[in-house]
Amino acid sequence: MISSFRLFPESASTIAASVDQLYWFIAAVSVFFTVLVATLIIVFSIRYRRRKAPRERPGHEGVLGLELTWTIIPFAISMVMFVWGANLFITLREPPPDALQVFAVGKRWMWKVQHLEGRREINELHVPIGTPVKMTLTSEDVIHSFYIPAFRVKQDAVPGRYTEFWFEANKPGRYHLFCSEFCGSQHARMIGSVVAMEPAEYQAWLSGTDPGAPVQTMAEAGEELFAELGCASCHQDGDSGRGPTLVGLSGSVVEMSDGSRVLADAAYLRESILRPQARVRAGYQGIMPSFQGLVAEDQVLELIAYIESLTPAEPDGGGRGDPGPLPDLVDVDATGNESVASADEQEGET
Ligand code: HEC
Ligand SMILES: [Cu+2]
Repeated sequence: MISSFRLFPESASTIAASVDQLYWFIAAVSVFFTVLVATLIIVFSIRYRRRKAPRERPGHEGVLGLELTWTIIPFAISMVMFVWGANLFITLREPPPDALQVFAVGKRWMWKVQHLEGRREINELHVPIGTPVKMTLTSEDVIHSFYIPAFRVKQDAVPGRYTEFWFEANKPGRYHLFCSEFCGSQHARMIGSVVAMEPAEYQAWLSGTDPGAPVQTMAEAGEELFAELGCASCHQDGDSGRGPTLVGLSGSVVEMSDGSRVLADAAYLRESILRPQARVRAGYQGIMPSFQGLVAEDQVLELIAYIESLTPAEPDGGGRGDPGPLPDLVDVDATGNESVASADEQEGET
């Protein structure tokens, strides 16, 4: 199917039909007005051409009804495009919460893909059909762009940052994967394929027994790195170490030494590992060394997967608690600043 020429890419995701409908609507409107204007140019240039003895025509001030019509109708049409497009854009921006997570790192000139269960692949992406898949992207060098025409999705991979997009494949098959951001001399070779599989097949592929089969999940690989890199010497269970406990950190709201509050998402965890001084936890010294240059982007993703897997055993255990500190902080907010400080001192000391 890939070798045969086609004007339009195949449609293999739930969003593809809506993207195409909007595309055809805009194309139809454009064609209609192009033809209308071109026809009028020709008709008018014949009808109102200069004649031998031109008769002076009385000028007129304009026709209000006509002017209103050609203002309101195009306005309405462009608003339809806007609202329709914005809706679709928002849908494309917001991954469903239960989406399967997959990670991809762009590097001149390849895509390195990691699945949470540990499977890694290069220039290939295996996904189940009928399941929303959320991709987290980053780059090791320059800006790349992850483009799957058959799914009608495209997202830049930016060095130093995580970007996200999602899709839900609905037709098994093998589809093109492109880098669609010019990234250097071999850019055109930065291609691969996406394999959409039945969920059962995907499960079998994930835990395959072939030589490439994973020995560790991403979180397990991250745990090993955590020990190797000496993170554990400062970050122990409970707040006994020199650094804060990382249990329950992911998804919680933490306070910085400058008083600001930050949601501990993947981007924050990445920054904490590579540029720990950028934002220092309130109640701690900025003694954590930077791991910039010591860990590759895919290893950072593994460390994050490990940190995300650290959820408190019992709700009132040693950790910073379940992902419910936000109401706490809001509560504290209402009672004034002092209690914010004391709440955090407690966190730092216990
Ligand atoms: C020398 C001790 C030390 C080592 C080694 C260390 N850290 Fe830290 N880490 C800290 C301290 C202290 C803080 C709190 C101050 C700050 O935010 O920089 C911290 C903060 C963090 C945070 C943010 C925590 C929060 O609650 O906001 C993360 C995530 C983190 N470290 C991960 C790691 C990882 C992963 C490693 C290993 C690659 C590591 N650390 C190695 C001392 C250390
Ligand atoms: Cu590229």
